[in-house]
Amino acid sequence: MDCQNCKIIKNIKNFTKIDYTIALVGNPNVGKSTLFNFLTGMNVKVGNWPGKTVTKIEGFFEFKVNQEKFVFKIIDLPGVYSIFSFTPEEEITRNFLFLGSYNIAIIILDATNLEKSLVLAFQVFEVTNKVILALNLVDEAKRKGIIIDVEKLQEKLKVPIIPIIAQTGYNVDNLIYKALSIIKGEIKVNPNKYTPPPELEKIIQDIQKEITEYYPEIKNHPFLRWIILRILEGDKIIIEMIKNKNLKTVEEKIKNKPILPIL
Ligand SMILES: Nc1nc2c(ncn2[C@@H]2O[C@H](COP(=O)(O)OP(=O)(O)O)[C@@H](O)[C@H]2O)c(=O)[nH]1
Ligand SMILES: [Mg+2]
Repeated sequence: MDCQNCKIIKNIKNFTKIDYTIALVGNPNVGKSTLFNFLTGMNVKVGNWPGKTVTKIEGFFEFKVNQEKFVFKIIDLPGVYSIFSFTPEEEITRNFLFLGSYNIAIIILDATNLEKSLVLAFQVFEVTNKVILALNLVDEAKRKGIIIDVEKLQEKLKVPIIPIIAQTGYNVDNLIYKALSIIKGEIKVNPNKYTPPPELEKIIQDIQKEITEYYPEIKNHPFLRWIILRILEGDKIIIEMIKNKNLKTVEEKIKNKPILPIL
């Protein structure tokens, strides 16, 4: 359903409170900064080379719907192909998604490179249910003759998908409208998760048993399963965190990361 009475107001100043926070996630070059600039009126550099955004950047906009208005903070996270912590970009993005404070993550998919986009999306689904998918570059896909069955993909992933053109702002109001419905709990999202083969499942269960015996406080952690998958991959930060029996070390690290706009 399209929003009849939605309006994005950029360049806002003198607001007294922030209602909701959006995190923008996606591969490099999928249009994250373009969408960020469209929404905020800021002019974060748009580049067509990877690693342009190496730190997280934040901005604000207002969203009016009927008589209501909401102030949104939006965070342009560094572009990544995965959220293991092998590169500084992956570390910033992963730590924010894992422990940062946000109401929804907009995962931007490149309609001309869907497979690569979905690899990342599935990883994000493991750490949070607070997600919506923005299918960007649909103009470019159309030019290339790429046809995507959005309805079918949406059904398979169990996450709403909104086609947009970040460059022109096409359908961005509907993206924010849908994101707001998810934030408010009017639409429930429960993404389809990765199901490991039985041999791997057995290993996961064994590790889970061992870890919860060593560090009982972690037993009810909402991302315990994700933590175990990262350990299996040899993720040094997560392993260290478990060894120290302390999630706080990672939280501190996030707090100390600078948030600087690259203008
Ligand atoms: N044709 C088209 N180009 C876009 C669209 N969104 C972004 N771009 C272009 O894609 C390139 C990468 O965009 P950018 O915002 O820097 O991507 P980021 O690395 O994800 O932040 C830039 O040249 C943009 O102008 C879109 O919807 N359509
Ligand atoms: Mg960027």
